[in-house]
Amino acid sequence: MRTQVAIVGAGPAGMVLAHLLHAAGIASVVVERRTRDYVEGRVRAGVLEQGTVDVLARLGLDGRLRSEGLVHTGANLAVDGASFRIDMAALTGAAVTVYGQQEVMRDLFDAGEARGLAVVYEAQDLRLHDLDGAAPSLTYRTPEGPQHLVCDYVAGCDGFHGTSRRSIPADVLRTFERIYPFGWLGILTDVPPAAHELVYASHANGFALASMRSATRSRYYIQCGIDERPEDWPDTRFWDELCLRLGPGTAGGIVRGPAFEKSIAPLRSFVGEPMRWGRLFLAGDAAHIVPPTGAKGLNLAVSDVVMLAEALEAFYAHGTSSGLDGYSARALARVWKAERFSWWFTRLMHRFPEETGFDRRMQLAELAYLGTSRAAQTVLAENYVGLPLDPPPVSTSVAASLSAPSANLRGMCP
Ligand code: RFL
Ligand code: PHB
Repeated sequence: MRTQVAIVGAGPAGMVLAHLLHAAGIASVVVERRTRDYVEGRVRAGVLEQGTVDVLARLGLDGRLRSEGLVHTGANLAVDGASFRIDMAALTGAAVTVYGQQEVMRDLFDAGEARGLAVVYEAQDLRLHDLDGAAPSLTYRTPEGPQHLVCDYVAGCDGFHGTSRRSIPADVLRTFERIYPFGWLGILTDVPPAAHELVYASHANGFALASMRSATRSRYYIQCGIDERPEDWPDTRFWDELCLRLGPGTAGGIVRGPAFEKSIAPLRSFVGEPMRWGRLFLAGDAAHIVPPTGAKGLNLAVSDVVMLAEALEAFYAHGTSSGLDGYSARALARVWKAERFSWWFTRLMHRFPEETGFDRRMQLAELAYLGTSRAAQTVLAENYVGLPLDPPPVSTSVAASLSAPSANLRGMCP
């Protein structure tokens, strides 16, 4: 079998890329290890940046998103029980949309079937070949037998534990990593959310987050020990601790119900550089991981593949490879900013085992500053709603202001 772009992994990165390439008239085959039900069933992200919503709209995938997604113009921070609101829309002119990754995947798969996208499920023993040659290929096994797929380019969208990143030679790939000494215990429950908007809580006992999936489904998280297990947290213990950390204002709105999903996710920051080797291009979690505090993972996967699709389109339409050559640097520039934000927000909101009284005072002082400073809130808000794909360099405006000095500066000149 032959195609133009072989895509490894049918998560958000792989499926959005397949749709983008289809819209550009570029052929692709998506090769996924699991079944569609398994990929769609994974309970993960909940918050979409405006840019992600715009991409899904451009692809005609926003029907349910528009009717069922919850547009949030702000979010709340609670500090030892007392909360304040950050008005993202007033500060940035943008908002986020709460719409679960499970719904995004369902929309991507349904439209993929309707549009005839080629997706191979249950592909086992995937191997990548000749990535640094002119005709790379994939081999794998399906229930029908061994398969061989030859292509021009390979998009490695197979998540953190996938094969693609590991195919880059060790003397080429540089990795940067931070593992956090705690996890997030998350539950899903069919009760109305505690509040209209998300509440991120920093409490002496640890972090908590009140989120949601719909008007009747809530998603809650609490920081837990890295060695703890979901069984250590029967529902009553979880609800009591969640209410304590969120504080009386939010806890008053909590409706308790049975948790039908309860799992613990470790927290990690990770970047692999470069995101291209030969004819292999990494995108999404295959190249980088962020702790979920900033809600950036799925959004980064989408911005990566937008850049990759643009580069592939320029190559197939005009024969120019500068976009492909610049893909890694362009994507990493945005990735590192999201890494910084997610790391900063994680450090600010969680209790660390090794922290001192001084460290906690620093967190509380920064949170108090955030509660009262428009400048500090703007920094948080513009990162949370999503940075632009290619921000103009600040030096442009500095240079502009230097070449046209303000009245005050002119007045000071001799
Ligand atoms: P995925 O989703 O991991 O998909 C990779 C796919 O590749 C397949 N695969 C293979 N296929 C073939 N052959 C192989 N050898 C393969 N190896 C792997 C896998 O089966 C899988 O289907 O990566 P992708 O597409 O890059 O998407 C990344 C996002 O899923 C991830 O970043 C987000 O879920 C992270 N995340 C959040 N992101 C947000 O933007 N907003 C949020 O609010 C948010 N909350 C979260 C999160 C992640 C969480 N967990 C559990 C990690 C909350 C949590 C708790
Ligand atoms: C979620 O609803 O799953 C969610 C929301 C915000 C985050 C992380 C996860 O920062």
